[in-house]
Amino acid sequence: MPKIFTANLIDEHNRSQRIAVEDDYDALSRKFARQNIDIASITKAAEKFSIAVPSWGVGTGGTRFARFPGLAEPRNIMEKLEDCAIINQLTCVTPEVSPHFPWDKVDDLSEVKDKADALGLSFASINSNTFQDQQGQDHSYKYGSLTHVDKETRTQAIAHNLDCIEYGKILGAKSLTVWIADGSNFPGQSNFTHALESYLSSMREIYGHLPDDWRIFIEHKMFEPAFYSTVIQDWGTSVLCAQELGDKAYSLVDLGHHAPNVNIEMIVARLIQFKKLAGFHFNDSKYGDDDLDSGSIHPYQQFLVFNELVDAEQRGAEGFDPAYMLDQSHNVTDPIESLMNSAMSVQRSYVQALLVNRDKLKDYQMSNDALLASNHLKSAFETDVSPILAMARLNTGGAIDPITCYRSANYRQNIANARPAIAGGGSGIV
Ligand code: RM4
Ligand code: MN
Ligand code: MN
Repeated sequence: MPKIFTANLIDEHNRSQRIAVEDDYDALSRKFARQNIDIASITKAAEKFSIAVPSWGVGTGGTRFARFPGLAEPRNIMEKLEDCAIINQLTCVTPEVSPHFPWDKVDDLSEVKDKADALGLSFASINSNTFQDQQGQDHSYKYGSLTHVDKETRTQAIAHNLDCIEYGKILGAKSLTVWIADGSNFPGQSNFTHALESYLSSMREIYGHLPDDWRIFIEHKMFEPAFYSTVIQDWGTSVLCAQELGDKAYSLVDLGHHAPNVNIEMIVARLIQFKKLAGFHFNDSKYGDDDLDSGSIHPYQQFLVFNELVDAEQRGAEGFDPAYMLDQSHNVTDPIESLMNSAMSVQRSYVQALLVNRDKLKDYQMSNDALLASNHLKSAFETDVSPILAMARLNTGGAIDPITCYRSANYRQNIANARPAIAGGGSGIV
């Protein structure tokens, strides 16, 4: 752990804010008491909440126009883990890191595992990358990977996914997330049916190598880098493939991968109902796969997604075990700050969704009271649960205000010499 984040620094920060937080928490607990809401159990649930950080998210992102490196960026997986540890230390909600291969490949992955252990981190889903060529690779992915018309290229892409499973075993992960960039830019360029058949046959082979206690997550995306069609374009194709593959295959929802204005919370409900929800890549967007910070554009949508998740959690929906991860690109902010802010934003949506009185909502629905049903959800969303989140962090050893605490430590400036600037940086663009 980088030394500047000593318990002392956090304690000192918390001492200066503690009284205000306790005051606000008491006021909120009195309000909740009037509404018969038990603030203690909600605080406990907030403490248990967790969301994985993507290893590539701690690097500065980029667009297809430019990439503007930040100060003291992590240069490799070891340094990325250090940044991830700070995020977790201050927010106490991100104990897991989701790695991306080959971006995070090193000769001896057991060193990565040891480093993570030492930092109190573990590994979430392994992400495979067959959307760009690596040096020395035999076959190019220019025209696709798992669905390429050429069998040898498909075989190479399958082999990479099998390698990812092996990497995951060393790291202690339990799932593989597959997103392919395969698709077409011109009508007629690709045969939709053949491409999906190839996909299924490639995925069957990967699926066959999954350890018994592993799951495979299928991530769909409507466009980009292919702009006319993608092979796994939407949740319909994703869930059909998951059903074809078997019980260990699930459909993953990246919030930015849908057509504008799609009702994502409804997709979530459907996937839960058919026991096929893998989990999420949280981010936010205005236009497409913008990869903006979670909750920065459509916080109500994020709340409505959690309204479905909490509903499923509370009714004990069968097979419900979603994996939460952030998947963002940070171009104008310090990635550590953005990831902390986003993790807390997602945690906030979860806590707000816990405030919904399910019986009351059901009564409104059964009596066709559209207005009060909507108002009930709105009032949960409009409740400022900041004191609960702050108290949860205080109780679990985090910082009351992670951003202020982080800024007070001058982390980047202090490590700038140890981390000289890197040129390019392949893992920036998500
Ligand atoms: C994609 C997708 C994947 C991520 C890559 C980097 O758009 O969201 O989840 O692995 O970007
Ligand atoms: Mn994603
Ligand atoms: Mn994406």
